Amino acid sequence: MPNSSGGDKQEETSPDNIVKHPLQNDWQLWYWRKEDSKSWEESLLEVTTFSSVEDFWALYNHIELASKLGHQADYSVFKCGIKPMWEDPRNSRGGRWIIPFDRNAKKELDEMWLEVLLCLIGEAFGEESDQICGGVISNRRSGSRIAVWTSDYKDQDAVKKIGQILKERTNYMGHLFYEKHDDGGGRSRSNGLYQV
Ligand code: MGP
Repeated sequence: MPNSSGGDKQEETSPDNIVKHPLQNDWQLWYWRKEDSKSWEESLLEVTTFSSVEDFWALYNHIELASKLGHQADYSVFKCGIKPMWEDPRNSRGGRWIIPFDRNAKKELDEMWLEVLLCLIGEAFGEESDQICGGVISNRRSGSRIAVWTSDYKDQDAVKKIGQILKERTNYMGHLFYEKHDDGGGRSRSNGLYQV
């Protein structure tokens, strides 16, 4: 029905009338930055939730690129309801595939993080997508890394399938290593539980 301030056309093109394309899961963006006065957990902030393709792109285009986050900061994108920490029940028996980056590889880092995000929200891991918890990009002085967290490190077939898909989708040329969270959160990185 036309309204007095502009009629049908304005109503049809109003952003509220655009149909959004829902994602299979709702996702949360988290931000962590090292703060000496706070514990690791206190420094972890939940930023926002998104549940459609359009809202993902609005968010991605609004926030700083991962390579510009500074040396001691992370972005995490996890399924709603799963905190990006080892202690969460969906993570506590899980682990992570790790893609390491040289500290100067900023362009590659940003490109690969976007590809990993698209794999996550696009459910690119097929039948194994249920085991996906989320992804983390971490900037450190020694270099950056992208990690994909899964829920059950003992399910070797599923974990390896996820690793293979991740490797293919990111065109990563080296080996990827998977470590379980209770291996000390990263210190066994060069010698993971599985590799693809
Ligand atoms: P990190 O951020 O995973 O790796 O963990 P980083 O900074 O590359 O260091 P390294 O230890 O892998 O070489 C760094 C530290 O942050 C851990 O030792 C913990 O103290 C803390 N931390 C990181 N995560 C992901 C968690 C978590 O899930 N839970 C808790 N409680 N502390 C964590």
